[in-house]
Amino acid sequence: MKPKAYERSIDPATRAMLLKAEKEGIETAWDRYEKQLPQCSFGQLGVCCRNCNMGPCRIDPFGEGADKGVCGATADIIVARNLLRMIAAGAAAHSDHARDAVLTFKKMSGGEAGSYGIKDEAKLFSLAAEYGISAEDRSKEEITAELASALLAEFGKQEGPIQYTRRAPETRLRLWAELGIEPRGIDREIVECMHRTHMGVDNDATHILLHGLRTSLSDGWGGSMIATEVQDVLFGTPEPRKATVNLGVLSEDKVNVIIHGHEPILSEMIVEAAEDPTLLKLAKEKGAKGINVAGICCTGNETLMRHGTPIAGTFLQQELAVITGAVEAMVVDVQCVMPALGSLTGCYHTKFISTSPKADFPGTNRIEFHEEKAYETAKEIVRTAVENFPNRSPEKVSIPDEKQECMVGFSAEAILKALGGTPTPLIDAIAGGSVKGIGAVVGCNNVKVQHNYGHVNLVKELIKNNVLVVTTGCNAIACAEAGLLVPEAASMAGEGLKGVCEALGIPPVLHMGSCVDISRILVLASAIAKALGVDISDLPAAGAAPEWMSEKAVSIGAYVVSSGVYTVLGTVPPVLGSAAVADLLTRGLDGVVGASFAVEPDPFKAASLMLARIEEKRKALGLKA
Ligand code: BF8
Ligand code: SF4
Repeated sequence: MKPKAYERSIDPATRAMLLKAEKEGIETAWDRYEKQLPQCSFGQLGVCCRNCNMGPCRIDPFGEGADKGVCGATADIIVARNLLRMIAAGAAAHSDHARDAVLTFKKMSGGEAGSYGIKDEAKLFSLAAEYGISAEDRSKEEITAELASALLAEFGKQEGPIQYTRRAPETRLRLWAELGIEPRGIDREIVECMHRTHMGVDNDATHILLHGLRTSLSDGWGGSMIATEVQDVLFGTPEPRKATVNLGVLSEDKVNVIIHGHEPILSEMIVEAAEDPTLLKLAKEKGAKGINVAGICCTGNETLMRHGTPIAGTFLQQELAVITGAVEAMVVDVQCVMPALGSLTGCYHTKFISTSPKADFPGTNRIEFHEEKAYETAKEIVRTAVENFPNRSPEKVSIPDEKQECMVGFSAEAILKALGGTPTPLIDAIAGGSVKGIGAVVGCNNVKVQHNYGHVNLVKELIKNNVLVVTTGCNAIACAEAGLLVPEAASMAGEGLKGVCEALGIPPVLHMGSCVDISRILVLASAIAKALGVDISDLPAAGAAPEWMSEKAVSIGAYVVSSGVYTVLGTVPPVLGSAAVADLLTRGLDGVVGASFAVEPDPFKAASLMLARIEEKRKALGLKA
């Protein structure tokens, strides 16, 4: 019988560490998942409600028990309300991250965050121009301060529009306005979700879900887009560069510092502090050859995109990094950080350092991070890691060999630059049929499916069929681990795509960044649609989240579909308890926003669905099959 590790992941490094965990009696997310089985079917179907204290109520999916909650809420209402709360949480996570980025930007403009500066001046000016902020006869500081205030105002706006929604094609904007789903302020939409789902407020499933679309748009074209843009101004807009990925990036003889979470405000400083001469000297004194910073999840993607900092793994590899026994510090900020890391790090010498004023976990060394003394704090964190190096137990150390090269840094700007400054060559390739279309594949890992199986196979299938793939988040890391983010991966692509990649020297799968950077995909899609004079929903494009798990992914799915891109989900969302809601999401939305969801766990079938949609759109545009 094959060990469980083989069923759990397709990735050899992951398998090796799962075997080590088993040998050492260490529990991981996969073991905890097994202990949860069978999971609650009411929860899976989305039919339980705890929104007031007359409940919890649940609807019997087999029609034998209760068909309504105490207040009379039906399965349709309960499922829709629960989904809206998921969207609210996801939009809140992305947007609150954006708020912190803007607050740092504002503090920097007032001289209160001296560790930060402007790395992309051109972007500063172009963002300011979008807000009508004049650059004439004004200092960079004045422009920055005014732009920071304008961006901050997007959160508390009572009347829209959120400025960056104006980047969408005219027809899309008109559609959103007609449907009444144009987002107003970011916080306003999220608060309204909580209000509407309170007991006895919004009780019509379609009405509830339309607000879900509006809220998600305030994330994609609001919070997430603001996070991306401000981080580009502060830390630089990514450009193509080479890097390495997977657990093998951890070093036997250097101090290993993992940065995990989502906010580059902190991780940028850690990357810098790891090069500080005094800390490097200290590392030598402690017997280490240097300091090695490696990322996990999206904060890793942020520093990977801008500095080529290696990535140790995806969401489901966070525990495995610690299990290598070679991590001196696991430094976390917010989102996708498993609380299990507390007890796990206790089994090794690893220091678990939480930094965000918003997020603490059991078993952490808390070193709270504030922008005013960012670099000092980052140095303190790195010093803690360095001082922990002598505590490493060599007999517990086992770092997998797997380490894969990748080419990353494909911001929308970098893609346009690679194309020679305009989307025309890509449009020509699509029109001529050498590239069939664009597939946006994103999202998490989920213990319910074999780690990376959905990600890698779906993407391979798409490129084989001449679909250029753009990727972010954990999908990007999974693709990197599978060797899909190198120009040589063009050999796995169909003839047409292969030719285009070889001519441009790019991989067939383009890493566009972290999950907030899905906003880059929106910008790119919008640029292509505008160049063609069509709507985003007319493009031969499709999206997928093969292994999604997070509420952020629900918000992302909703804004991608609301923007006009058909999206295939690889894990089942908790909506099947309502035929009406499931039908609206998978069919009805097509007639509303010109795109819908599909659910397909098999990555090969998911690829077929995406390819069929791409063909359909090609045909409608009069392009050859
Ligand atoms: O924001 S893909 S597991 S890390 S939620 Fe989390 Fe999902 Fe990874 Fe990035 Ni996105
Ligand atoms: Fe039950 Fe209605 Fe209260 Fe929900 S809101 S817990 S369905 S009574």
